[in-house]
Amino acid sequence: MLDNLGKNLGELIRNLITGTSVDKEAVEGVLQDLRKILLQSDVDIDLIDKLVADIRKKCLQEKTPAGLTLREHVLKTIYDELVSLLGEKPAEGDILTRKRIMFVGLFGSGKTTTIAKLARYLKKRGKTPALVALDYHRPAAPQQLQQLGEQLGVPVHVSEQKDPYAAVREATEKFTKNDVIIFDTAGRNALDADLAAELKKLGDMIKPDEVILAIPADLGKIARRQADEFNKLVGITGVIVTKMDGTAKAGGALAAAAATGAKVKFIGTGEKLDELDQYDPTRFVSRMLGLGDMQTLLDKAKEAELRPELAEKMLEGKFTLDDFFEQIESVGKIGSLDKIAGMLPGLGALKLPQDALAKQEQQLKKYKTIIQSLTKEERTTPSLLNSVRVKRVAKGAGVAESDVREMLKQYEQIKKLTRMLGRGNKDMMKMIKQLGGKMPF
Ligand SMILES: Nc1nc2c(ncn2[C@@H]2O[C@H](COP(=O)(O)OP(=O)(O)OP(=O)(O)O)[C@@H](O)[C@H]2O)c(=O)[nH]1
Ligand SMILES: [Mg+2]
Repeated sequence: MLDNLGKNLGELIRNLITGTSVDKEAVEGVLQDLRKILLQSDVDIDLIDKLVADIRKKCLQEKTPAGLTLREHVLKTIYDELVSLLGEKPAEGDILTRKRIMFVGLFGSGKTTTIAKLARYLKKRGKTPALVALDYHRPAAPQQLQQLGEQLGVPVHVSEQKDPYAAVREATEKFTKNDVIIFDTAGRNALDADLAAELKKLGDMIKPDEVILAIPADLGKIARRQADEFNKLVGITGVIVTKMDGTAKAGGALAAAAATGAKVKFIGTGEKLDELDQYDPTRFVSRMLGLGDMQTLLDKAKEAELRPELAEKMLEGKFTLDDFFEQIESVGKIGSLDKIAGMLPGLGALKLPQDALAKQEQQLKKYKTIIQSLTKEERTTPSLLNSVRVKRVAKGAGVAESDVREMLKQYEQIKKLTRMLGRGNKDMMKMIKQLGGKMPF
């Protein structure tokens, strides 16, 4: 369902976990990618800009919370902000307390199907739902509802007068023993004056305690305007986003619905009657990111961090290439990147392009081979590595000279950064040491 979004975000997050360093530049890179990905899934640009600004502020301008590395903090912030972009989780079971539920929505948005799904859901929870056909514009509409009712063993009222207002009156008299009545209104191509008048009048008669707007996910960001319009007219209390299967715009539709302030209560994920899920943005984001569970992921990120002794060395500027080697090894310890990807539910199934993964891994392997090809002196005093020596090392390690230089550059960057931190002030150094040697990359 979320193939594109999930694949790209999953990749982004994986790079963040497995990247050799997370610094300001890396965070900016991630934000740019995130922006692109959300645009592709048709999330409104204003919402994206706000999200990116919020993440940037939290990750780069505010202090990283104690006990978290920048890497973990960035991961968690992205996750939290995405969850809030996609709205709140509705109160568990609130739909079970409703007595009159009215469905509204444009042509083919999935009203009738979703009503049947909801009736099934309610019935399974001990309710006695009844359905009322209010669409007498499309001749086949009442029959469709009737058939679904028969399939579920749920009573359906169809007015012989073929009049929606009569149907409301008749049904309220007929279904006094049913604890919930669901009304299936007519759709239109657009929310025109006719439909508006009809819905308004029906709303006044029904006095529903829940008005649900069915919105197809493939509307993407346009969902917002539609939700606003229906809301002004009949006062919607909830949204069900249908047809989440088979569109890359689901994220856009959910964000749009959330932005109107309307709660998404359920999502429709297929044509079958059991394909209705209670909406849970946390679960949605996990799936979207291809992350089974955030905690496991954070644990993994933690394991890849530095040991305290190493951190101390770095702070004192004694970080050698041997130490760098050790650091690379500790990243390797969390298993091959391939394996990590496979472990995360969803990610494995997303058929990630292997080249990005493999590239990361290869690079680290290369670094290790290069360091192993150095003499003992070179490892403790990397400044010895002039161009003649670089040539020799490259040959010995079977890599390009540029690889050797790149490794040295990475090493120098890390060393410089940590020295800067160390020099910064004593309190900061103490704080970092107290954090168990977890360095901010
Ligand atoms: N794939 C998929 N198809 C769905 C979903 N929900 C509804 N549909 C399909 O969308 C089409 C329209 O669904 P309806 O329930 O008839 O829509 P409606 O809003 O009642 O349509 P009108 O009464 O004509 O306005 C049908 O073919 C449904 O099977 C869903 O979650 N996933
Ligand atoms: Mg219908």
